Amino acid sequence: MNVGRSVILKKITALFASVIAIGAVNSAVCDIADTPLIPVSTITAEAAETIAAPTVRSYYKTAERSVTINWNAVSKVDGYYIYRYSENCPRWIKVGEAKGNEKSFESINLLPGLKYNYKLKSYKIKDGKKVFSNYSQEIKAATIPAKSVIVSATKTSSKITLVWNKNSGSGYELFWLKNGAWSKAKTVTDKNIITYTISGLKPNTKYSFKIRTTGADENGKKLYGAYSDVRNVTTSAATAVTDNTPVGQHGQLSVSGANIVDKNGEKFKIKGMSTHGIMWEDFSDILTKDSLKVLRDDWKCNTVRIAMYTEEWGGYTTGSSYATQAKQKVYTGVKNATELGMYVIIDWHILSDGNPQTHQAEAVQFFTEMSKKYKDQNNVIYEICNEPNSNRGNVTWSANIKPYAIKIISTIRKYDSNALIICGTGTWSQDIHDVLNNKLSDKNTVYALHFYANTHTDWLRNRLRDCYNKGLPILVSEFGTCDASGNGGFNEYQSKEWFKLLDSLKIGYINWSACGKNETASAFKSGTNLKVIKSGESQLTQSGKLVRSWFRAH
Ligand code: IDC
Repeated sequence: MNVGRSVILKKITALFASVIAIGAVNSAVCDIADTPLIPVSTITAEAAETIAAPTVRSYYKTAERSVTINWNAVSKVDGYYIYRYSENCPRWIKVGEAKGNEKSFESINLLPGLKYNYKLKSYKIKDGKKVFSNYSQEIKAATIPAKSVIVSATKTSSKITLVWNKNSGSGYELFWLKNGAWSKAKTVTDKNIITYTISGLKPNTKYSFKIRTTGADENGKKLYGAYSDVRNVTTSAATAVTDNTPVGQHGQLSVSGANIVDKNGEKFKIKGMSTHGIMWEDFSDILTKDSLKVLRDDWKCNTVRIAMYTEEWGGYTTGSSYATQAKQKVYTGVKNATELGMYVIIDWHILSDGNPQTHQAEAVQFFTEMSKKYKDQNNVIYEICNEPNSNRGNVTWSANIKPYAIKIISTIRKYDSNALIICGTGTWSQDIHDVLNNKLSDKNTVYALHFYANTHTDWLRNRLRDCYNKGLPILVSEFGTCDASGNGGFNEYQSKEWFKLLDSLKIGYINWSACGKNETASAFKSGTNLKVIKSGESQLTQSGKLVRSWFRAH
């Protein structure tokens, strides 16, 4: 008997040693056990069947660091041994005892958010020895997860990234205050994921968050840790996106006194290139985005003018298919210019028709469509009659041009209340002085003066200076560096005289023309692929070089 006992004791000691050894190796998980670690295998189950096993009740009480189990008492037993198997110490160990009349056991010193299973045996003392029942069934319990902590919150004007502490459990639930009530913003089902970014937020706005850890026992019963403290985060102020394009910087243009001004009321000088007639040859090709970008970035143009002839061959009024085609080209040009942040002039390019009233009905219909389409854009400018002239019968400001302008401007203003409008003047847009005492009432209309440097010299510059000084808002919506015919007589000196005067008055100017037609006014050498013009001078005529270099420098 004594011998036997000492053998058993030795066995127990050896087993203890191995348990302790395991505990040492695995101390992070198994050291937390409460009452002495008694390996289950050392407990004799002698005559187990003679004693009824207790029945564990499915209800258990749980807290962050304890689980209380309950059972139905077995009559006339002397006590119970309680065993535990846990997520972080995965083997059955005895964790406590209860007396025969007890029906519950509180397992303490647990860790939050872990699964703990229990079972127990009852025993009777017979002849000074404990005789055990079989094991009860298991109860699968879990502790409540720990309270969450929001560790950090970083923000931009539209996003907030939260980081929280990692807890034991099954995952996390993030809540935010929306319209005064807490609602779930995110369920995270992996306990290792401890960050979440909420995007699409408003700038400079306060948001409130709290988070809790979720847990579960092996039956899937959900447990929730305490909410973190509420974290308030205010998104950053909206960062202004810097739009360095001409339109981005200057916005809606308008007229102030004798000048065109930008959205800030600063005098604004329009600098641009005009297409040649868009219905001819490849002249509309310059309206590709690639080429307009070169005009914007390499030439420093802020504006492109789309010249749509009205009566010349293939012009807008010469057949409905021409009109349809011309409009398509206008749409493309406006779209590309808009995407590049450039101003764009839609030019009703009368010339041989002389009197703008000749095609007034078509003009009304055309500008109705254009102003309806572009009413919400701040970069579209309407030029309502390129060059009225008396080619085909006397045309005057008061009798013809002004009445036409009143009609067309009221047409545009039905839809577009503030677009800049350019109105041509008599004698191929030279007679701006006729307007002086007989202006249009529209406050955002400027008057066109056109010059061709080798034809129009001091006398027209003097007229311009005089009208400007009298407060007339003027735009040179077309000029050439040569003869008025467009061919011959390239004149750098007179061109520069004009440029200097216009720059001194902050009056804008637009060059005729961005094409490769074999004529002096053309900026590109014939044969140039207008769809993809190159930066630099290699493709330029003498006129193109002069205009580009002046635009770049002024
Ligand atoms: C010219 C073109 C030329 C074309 C002619 C007639 O350069 O190729 O054959 O028109 O359609 C203007 C007009 C403008 C003229 C230009 C040069 O607005 O259409 O273009 N010019 O003559 N006014 C003064 C000169």
